[in-house]
Amino acid sequence: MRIFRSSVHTMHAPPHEFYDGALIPPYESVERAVIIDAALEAAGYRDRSPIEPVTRAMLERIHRTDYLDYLATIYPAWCAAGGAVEAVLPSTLAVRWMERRSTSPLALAGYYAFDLSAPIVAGTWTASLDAASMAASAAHAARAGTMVSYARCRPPGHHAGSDMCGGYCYINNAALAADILSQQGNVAVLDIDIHHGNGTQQIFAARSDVLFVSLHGHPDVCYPYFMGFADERGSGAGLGTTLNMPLAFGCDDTTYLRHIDHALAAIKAHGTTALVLSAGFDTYGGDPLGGFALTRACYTEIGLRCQQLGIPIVVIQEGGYAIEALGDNVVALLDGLTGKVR
Ligand code: Q9C
Ligand code: ZN
Repeated sequence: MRIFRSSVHTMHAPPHEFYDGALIPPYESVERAVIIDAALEAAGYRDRSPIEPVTRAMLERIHRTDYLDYLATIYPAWCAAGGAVEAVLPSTLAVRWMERRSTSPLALAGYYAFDLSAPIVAGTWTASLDAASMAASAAHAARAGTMVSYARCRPPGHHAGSDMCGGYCYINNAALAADILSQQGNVAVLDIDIHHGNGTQQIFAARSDVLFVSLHGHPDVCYPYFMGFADERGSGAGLGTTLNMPLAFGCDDTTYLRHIDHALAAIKAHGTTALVLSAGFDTYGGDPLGGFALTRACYTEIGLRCQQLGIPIVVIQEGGYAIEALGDNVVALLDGLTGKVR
């Protein structure tokens, strides 16, 4: 197994996030990555594979060029225009019938965000590029025959769409990995974060070669609320290669694993040659941003069942905010994926 991680993520440490009307300390914190590294070390997962920088061409296959320019340049422009130095966080959002792209940096922030939970600070772009580089490197390792590659991405990515940030996400790491893998055959993204991977779904909606399958909290009650319904099945040539499984809060291991089996059957039927696992751990019982009741053993079981596909798997770190349990839950998943029994 190969592991991709670095400390560049520490450059992305916003002072706050906007949460249901309150400014609070960010749940998506530097400590998350630190605790994962400690658990990997304790479990004997010591690999630190070299990270190849992602190229602009790779990024432009999944994100709009104007959006990438925005991410790369907005922080100083925002400050120069009078925005708060704490973080880029818009107060005006361009929604539905508002389609003009203003030239003011204060307005651009509301054009390229779908919510207020993706604050941008001076180091956000550098950290996002580094996370994307981990995902790309993990995908390249899979193409070269590595059966399990884990990218310890921070910030996460599955809420980021072709031209929008939100939900702690800026560049869609899983979509990037899936796109790289798609150059050698059909691929699937299995998204097990409790929040629907709205960005990944949007990026691949019209593509028939990338199957997007997601298990998540029902949008009636769970963020991101406006996507993830079962009747969203893709568009155009991609009609039928989006599969959403919204689940009620309270979901336990048994119910969850039954849906995992359904997901894996769809993944097999797609003729999948490589799997990207968008691995969020906010399904864990007691997660402050969750609502499911999975146990640690469930992550090992998910891993074991994915491993039985017999194809290379790229694991992309997404959410997970029960900090004290996060590292051990990551290890539990990797144990299953590598067939290790503890
Ligand atoms: N009332 C990830 O897990 N705040 N993002 C939601 C709901 C944003 C989650 C507020 C949650 C983002 C990668
Ligand atoms: Zn999540």
